[in-house]
Amino acid sequence: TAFNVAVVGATGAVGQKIMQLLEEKNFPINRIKLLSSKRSAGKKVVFNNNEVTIEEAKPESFEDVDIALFSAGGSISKALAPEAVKRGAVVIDNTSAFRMEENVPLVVPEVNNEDIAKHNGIIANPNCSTIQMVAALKPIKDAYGINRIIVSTYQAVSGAGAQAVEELKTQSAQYLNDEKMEANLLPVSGDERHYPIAFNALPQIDIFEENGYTFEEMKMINETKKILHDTELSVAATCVRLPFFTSHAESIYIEIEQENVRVEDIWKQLENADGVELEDNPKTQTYPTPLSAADKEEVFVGRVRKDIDNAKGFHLWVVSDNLLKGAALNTVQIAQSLIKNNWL
Ligand code: 11C
Repeated sequence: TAFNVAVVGATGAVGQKIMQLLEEKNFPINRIKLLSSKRSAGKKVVFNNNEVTIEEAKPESFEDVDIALFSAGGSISKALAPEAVKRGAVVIDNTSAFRMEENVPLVVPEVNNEDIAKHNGIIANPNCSTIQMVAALKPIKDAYGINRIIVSTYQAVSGAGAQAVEELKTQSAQYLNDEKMEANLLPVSGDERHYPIAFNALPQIDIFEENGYTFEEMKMINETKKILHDTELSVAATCVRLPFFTSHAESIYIEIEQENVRVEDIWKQLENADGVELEDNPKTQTYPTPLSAADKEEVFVGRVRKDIDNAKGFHLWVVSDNLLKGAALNTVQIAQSLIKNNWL
């Protein structure tokens, strides 16, 4: 059987990757509908060797749609995902609009695939920096338990969208030409102040919450507990934007429950984990970097070390392509699982 699939946000950075993956993975498509805001409607794109015209997303667009993949921003998801569900579609939503709602599963297939079965029409795709962290930590948690996670992120500009990528290019050229860098977008479009990202590091991703953490940090904290089904888990995050285009990197400290675990034991769990690739050898300077992980599907882990003062503490370096496993690939994997397990 083949399915009628809609991609909402087809012209965005994630939407384009979703279409590429649907093609590459021979997703069983009967009819594809590409939807966007009014601004991009009318554009033509090639999908599976056919020209498809992008249409404006409206409630009626979802008549006859089986699976709708949303990545056009939270407000579009809030307005249109319920309309799609009303018309019989199952929605996989890439925004933060529904992630923390109790009746919406939040899923990384390698981690909590079975949660998909409990959906009521909407399944949420987690934040990119959360996805790669839980994918790397789940096998360790299953084997040895984890009490505490402290993470610092090093995030690519593409996480803030295609315009942020352009801003980094423009500012880099300005800096190298001894011109004044113009900052109009980052750290957050719509916030009061903007700072250059080129040759810089910005310790603000998304807006600040009342508690002094940013929304990105709170997403990592809350989503991790939900995906791992562990409300007792301590999670702290500091999220930082850096001037490279693709892949998020994370320095993660974990405190495990079991005693006497060695680095080799952690390596073994990671080597056997689905979707995870161990690249860890100090003798050969082997570890993942944002450039080495870009355009790849796996979550890469390196620099596994035992904490010097805490026998239950470990440090890891985790890198993955934020637009692939962090967004489009995870979305397509959820759709594949829906079909494979008859959970539509
Ligand atoms: C960033 N993690 O790098 C964000 C992008 O909640 O899906 C993803 C936002 C989200 O800016």
